[in-house]
This record gives sequence, structure tokens and C-alpha cells, in this order.
Amino acid sequence: MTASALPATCALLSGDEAIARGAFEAGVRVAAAYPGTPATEILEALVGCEGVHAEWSPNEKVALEVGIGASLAGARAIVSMKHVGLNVASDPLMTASYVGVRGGLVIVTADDPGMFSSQNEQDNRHYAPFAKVPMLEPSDSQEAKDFTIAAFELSGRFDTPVLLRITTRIAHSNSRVQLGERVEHEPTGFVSEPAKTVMVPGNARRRHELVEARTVALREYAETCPFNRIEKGDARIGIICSGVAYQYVKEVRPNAAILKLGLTWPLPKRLIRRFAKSVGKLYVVEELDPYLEEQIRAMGIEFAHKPTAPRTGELNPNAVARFLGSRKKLPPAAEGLPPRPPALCPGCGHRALLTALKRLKVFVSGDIGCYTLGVQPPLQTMDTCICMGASVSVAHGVEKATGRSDNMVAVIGDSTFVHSGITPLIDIVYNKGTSTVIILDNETTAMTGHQEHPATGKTAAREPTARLSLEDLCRIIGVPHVSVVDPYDVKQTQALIKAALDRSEPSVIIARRRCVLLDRDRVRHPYRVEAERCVGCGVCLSHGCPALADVTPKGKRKKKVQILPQLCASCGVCAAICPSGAIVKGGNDA
Ligand SMILES: Cc1ncc(C[n+]2csc(CCOP(=O)(O)OP(=O)(O)O)c2C)c(N)n1
Repeated sequence: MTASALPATCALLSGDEAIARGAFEAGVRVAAAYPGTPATEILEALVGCEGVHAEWSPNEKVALEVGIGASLAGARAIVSMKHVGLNVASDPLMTASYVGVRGGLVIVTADDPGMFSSQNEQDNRHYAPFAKVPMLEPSDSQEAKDFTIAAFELSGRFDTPVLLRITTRIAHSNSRVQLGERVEHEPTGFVSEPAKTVMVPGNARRRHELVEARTVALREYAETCPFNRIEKGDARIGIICSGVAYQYVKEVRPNAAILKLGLTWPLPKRLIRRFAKSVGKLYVVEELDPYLEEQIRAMGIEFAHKPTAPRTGELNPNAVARFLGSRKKLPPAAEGLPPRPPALCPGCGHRALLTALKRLKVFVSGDIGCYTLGVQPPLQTMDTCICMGASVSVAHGVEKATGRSDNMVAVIGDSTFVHSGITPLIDIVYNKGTSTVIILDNETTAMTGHQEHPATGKTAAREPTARLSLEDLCRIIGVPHVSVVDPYDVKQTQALIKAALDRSEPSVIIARRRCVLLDRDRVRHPYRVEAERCVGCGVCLSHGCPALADVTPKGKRKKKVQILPQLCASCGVCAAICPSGAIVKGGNDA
């Protein structure tokens, strides 16, 4: 069914959009997030909704604290982030569990099995028992909306933040959703109640007891929660599942008896026992960790399968069929498509900067953003990448271990710097480090789809606001050498980096070049190769620009390069690095 054929009360929504819709209908007042695939679209869908303040916070910890504040003022609040974002927000999460809520607080964690765009594939279901907060897991967009509304109700009823856990497939798959009206929830206003909201040990001890009592109440609720349901079927096989795994099970074993869990913490133990007793062979199908499996085994229930389900990567119907011993072979989702690894765009300022670093032959303490693609050939200029902000502190650690900072730079994007690069820079200055930090300022959060951040001077709604000056910030931190350079000027960039590396004081270089995708309408003057001057050295290919095609005839050593005018962004970086001056502006060499 196409979107246009849907009745007016229905819409074809992605899981992310459905969560946003659910929050809207539930009367949410405050939505805060930091971008991160696959959660980004939740906040984006809430921007501009009447009655909702939707903001990009500088990072996930701040976003959650904003949500806590809003909830304590009696408003409903939603906070969304990708799985690793919850690590950043885990400090407030653990204590928010003690404090509870006044409005209602829903925290969306969007996990990324298969790591389509993440640095790890941690299974955030573990956060629910860890923080002792209830967790709901929708299996499609309708449930994403319904569970969001239910999450707000649970939050208020049990005085707890509620975790709504989705995965990439749920976040980005579209399905039909029945729409409802918004129900307003007027904020009550903030009232002082230190025993609930000031977590000094004396208060926290009492609140911890309440958390334990809440867990007992939630366990009881889980037994009758309408989102945990048995689907009767051929009882020779019984399958326990949740989230996207439910969809795969339905595809592979449509007639099996199923226990579909929507509330996956705490688990409905009596319901699980009842189901286990009622079926022949019992299976649990889940993605990533044996989260359900271990809890159910701990209840003394055995499964027909050994613990051999794939523990890495994304599930799919064929993997589930194999696991359940089904001979059913389903067509793979995509067959025969050529692999298309992500690449830096032609004209990307990051490539220019990384080219300068490659020529200087320095180690690069890397970070997370488009520039991480510098790890791929032919650039291969990235030596570490751990988590957001780590480039700066890792470089400092290397310096303190080796006594050298002249052979390594830290590179970090503007959004990532604001997210978590500022404190490690303070650390360098405070602890007498001498590292060189390069902020790759493309004036946006490009990797996740061009979201605004404090240094772009625009809010989530693209309204003008105070613009954080990165250079002023670095100076005020106490960095003695702060400079700004256009990375397209490869020579000057190289000279600045060289000077910074030679110094025995910390330096920050801001390599500022607006993301090319933000300026698609810019007039371009494509470059071309002058065949007479080209010596065929292939140096121009070493920076990996997709606009440069290697058209060397088979068997020839001398390189022949062609610049594709339709791709050339006229940044001039290839011309700058060409040792024979064979690349010139103007025209088409095709
Ligand atoms: C804790 C955490 N939150 C969010 C993300 C998702 N993410 C990856 S890179 C990035 C920011 C990229 O922006 P920037 O640093 O400006 O670099 P650019 O992509 O623009 O080059 C984000 C939000 C993440 N990997 N980890």
C-alpha cells in the first residue's frame, strides 16, 4: 500500500517517526537528543511540532539531564540517542532511576546490530536491569508509536524513567501506523522535594529501597502487561522473541506458538514458565547477546537449542531459519548489488587535511565523523578511533607515555569537539601536554546528516542563535597557539601543522572548510590533467578523490589519470599535490 492510499488517520512511518508521533500524541513538551544513527530522525520529526521544545543538545548526557529537568518540572519529556550515546548518558541514567519522574521520562536507545554506522554493536538491553528501569521493545512502527505512549504512562505510574529500545531495522523500516490526537499534559511546575531529587547518600539510600520495591511491582505488572502475549500455534515448537526477531520468526515459522515479549525488563516469569510448559521444543530467538536466554535459563528452563545463535551481526530470516532448523530458504534482501563502501565526497575539506597529514607522515589519533573514512586506502591516515572525543585524550596519553608529541596529531570534527573534545583539551593544558589538536570544522554534523550544533549558530529548527566560537573557546581554555586555516591550501596547512608539531606547547589548528554537500549550488570550475606535463607518477591518486579516475591502460606502469568534470568540486587539492604542475583549472579532459 502506498502512502497516498492510506486513510487520513493512517500514515506510513519509520519506527523513528512513529516514536516521534507517539511522543507528540502523548503530549510531550520537551525532546532532547544528540544525533546518532539510527536514532537521529526521532528528534528531527519532533522539530517544529506545536507545543514541543525540540533541541539538539551538545551531547547525550546533557540531553538526558535536560529531559530529567523537564520531567521534574512535571512535563513529559523524551530523550533519544544511539546505543553508544547511552554510555555517555549513563551517569545521569543510573541516578535518574532513583530520582524517578514527575512528568514522565522516556529514553530511546537505538542499537545498531551489524554496525551499519557505529563503532561497536553493544546490546543496550543490559542497561535496563543495570539501571533497574523498565524496557519496552517494539517490533514495528505501530508498536513503536503505541509503546511510546505506553512508556509515558508506565513512567508516571511507576515513578521511573522508561527505556524504549529499538534497533536499526525497526528505526528505519516503514510500516502503517494508525494516528491519534495529541493529549496535552500540562507541566505542574517545579516544586522542591529534596528527599526525592537531591541524591546525597541519606536520600539515595531511601530512594534505592523504593527502586527495589518498584522492581517488585514492575515484575508483577509484567505478568499482565498487554505487550507480552502468547500467540497460539503448533505447540510442537514454541519460540520466545521480541523486537525485530519477532518479524523474522513470523516469516520463518508462521504457525509456531510464540511468546512475544514487548516488555523485556522485568521479564514475566510466570508467563514464560506457562508458555514453556505448553510447548514441545522451546527456542529463544534474539539478536546479539543471549539477554533473554540467560535470564530464562537462570529460571531453570532449558531450550531445544544449544547456546549457538549468532552473537554478532544482524539477524535475518535466513539466519533465523538455520537456527530453528527450518529448511525454508528466503531470498536475501539484496542480491547482486556491488559493495559500495562509504567514501569522502569530492571536494571534502577533510580529505585535503588528511592529505596534508599523509604527506607529513605523522600518527593520527582519530575520532568519529566523516573524517574517520581516512582510515581507508589510499589515504590510510588514521591510527586510533575509540569513541567521540577520545582523539584528544588518546594523543595526550601517548605523549605522556612516550615523552613525544612531535609525531602525532589528534583530529576531531567540530560537532564531536563540542560533544566531548573540550574536556580532554583542558586536560592537555592543565597537565602540561604539548599535543597538536586539529579541529576539522565543516560547520555541521555531516556524518549523521547535517545537524546543527552550538558552533553552527543555528538551533535544531535552523533558527539563528548564539554561535560558539571554537577559536575563542580554545584560547580561553589556555591553548597558547590557536590558528585557523583553509585545508584546501595544502601548503599552508602542512606548514602550520609542522610548526605546531615542533613546538613544546599545545596547539590547536582549526581547519575550516564548509561541508561541500551544504554548498551544492556553488559554481565549480573543474580541473583537468594536461597530458603533455603529466609524468604518470600517480601522486594525485594518493588522496583518493572519487573525481580522479585511474584510466591507466592494462600492463602500463605510467599512470594515466582523468578528472571527471561532473564530480570535480574544484577544490584544487590534486593540483596542489601534483609534483609536475600537470593539473590545471578549466575545462574537460574527458
Ligand atoms: C556517543 C556517540 N554519539 C553519537 C554518535 C554518532 N556520530 C558519529 S560521528 C558524529 C558527529 C560527526 O560530526 P563532526 O564531528 O562534526 O564530523 P563530520 O561528520 O561533520 O565530519 C556523530 C553524531 C557516536 N558515534 N557516538
